[in-house]
Amino acid sequence: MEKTLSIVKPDGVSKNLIGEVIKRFEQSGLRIAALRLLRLSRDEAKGFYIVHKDRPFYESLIIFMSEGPIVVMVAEGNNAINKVREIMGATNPKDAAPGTIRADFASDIEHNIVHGSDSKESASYEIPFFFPSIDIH
Ligand code: FUP
Repeated sequence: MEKTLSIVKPDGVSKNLIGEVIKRFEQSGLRIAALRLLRLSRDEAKGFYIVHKDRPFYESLIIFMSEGPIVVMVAEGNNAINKVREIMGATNPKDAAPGTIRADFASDIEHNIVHGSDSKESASYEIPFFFPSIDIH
């Protein structure tokens, strides 16, 4: 069983899409193994997105990700990392396949509703960032 870290971002929470995101994950056969609602500090957002620290959008992304509450969760199942990425759609909603979360709800490349780990390596950084192992069932 593979695990992946997903986030309903501040725009997803403010648009009342927490349930919609979780519903799509559950209907695909994934199981929610851990779940929290929290607000990132600016420093926590910087730490989470440290891989993007040299990208031109980093500062704007940090402001956005710390502007309101988010829901962080661990989704578990066969091929969970790729499955969540398929359900989310491409980073830019203009390129996202019809029926994906980002095609249906995202307003632009930054405000794109949802995050999902992009590899086993990123999942192994992102899951313990929010969940010490004792919180995962
Ligand atoms: P994704 O894995 O689809 O979330 O996309 P990335 O890891 O490439 O980017 C992480 C986040 O940075 C995106 F969700 C939104 C933001 N971003 C921008 O704001 N502008 C860009 O050009 C690329 C990414």
